[in-house]
Amino acid sequence: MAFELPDLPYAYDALAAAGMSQETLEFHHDLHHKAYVDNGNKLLAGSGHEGKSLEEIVAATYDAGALVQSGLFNNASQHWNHIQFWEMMGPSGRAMPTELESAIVENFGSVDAFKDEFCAAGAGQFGSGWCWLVKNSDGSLAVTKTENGVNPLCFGQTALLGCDVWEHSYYIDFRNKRPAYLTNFLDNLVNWENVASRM
Ligand code: MN3
Repeated sequence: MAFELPDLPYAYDALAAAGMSQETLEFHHDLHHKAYVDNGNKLLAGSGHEGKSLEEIVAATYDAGALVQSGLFNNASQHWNHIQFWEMMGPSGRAMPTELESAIVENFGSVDAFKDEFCAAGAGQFGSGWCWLVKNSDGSLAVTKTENGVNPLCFGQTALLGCDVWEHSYYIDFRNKRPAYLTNFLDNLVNWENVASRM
């Protein structure tokens, strides 16, 4: 089915106090995310994938052996990634639900140890990409990083939390300081109730 740009689940200025400005959200949602939708729709037409869901298109077009992914994969996966990213954030003040905290402590030793690993993955992703908290098929949690638009759907994992580390996500608010953007994302921007709902 054709890709559609969803509205943000909050006002453009809703995250400003938590460290993501209205200007960043206007550029990121209205220009970057929209471009993935528009370009994806051009590539979807005539591809043979028109009848599939977004998740099915991402999984069907990912090529594990390719050095460079197809344009349809890149745009479809980035469309999916950004839908999740908007939903995974919210105005500050949302505590981590107990069940999620317990699972993180069980898998990483402590919440701080998880945060350190997540930030290191995001800071260590060379070039554009994402860092993730994923749930594996055996139920274990892990931190991963992926390049460009590649996401946990490509590996049969459930994405619990993802952070966009493309420069367009942080350069207006944090300039070149990707580690500071990552720390602020975890401490002030994540909607932990949404993350827990993905368990
Ligand atoms: Mn982005």
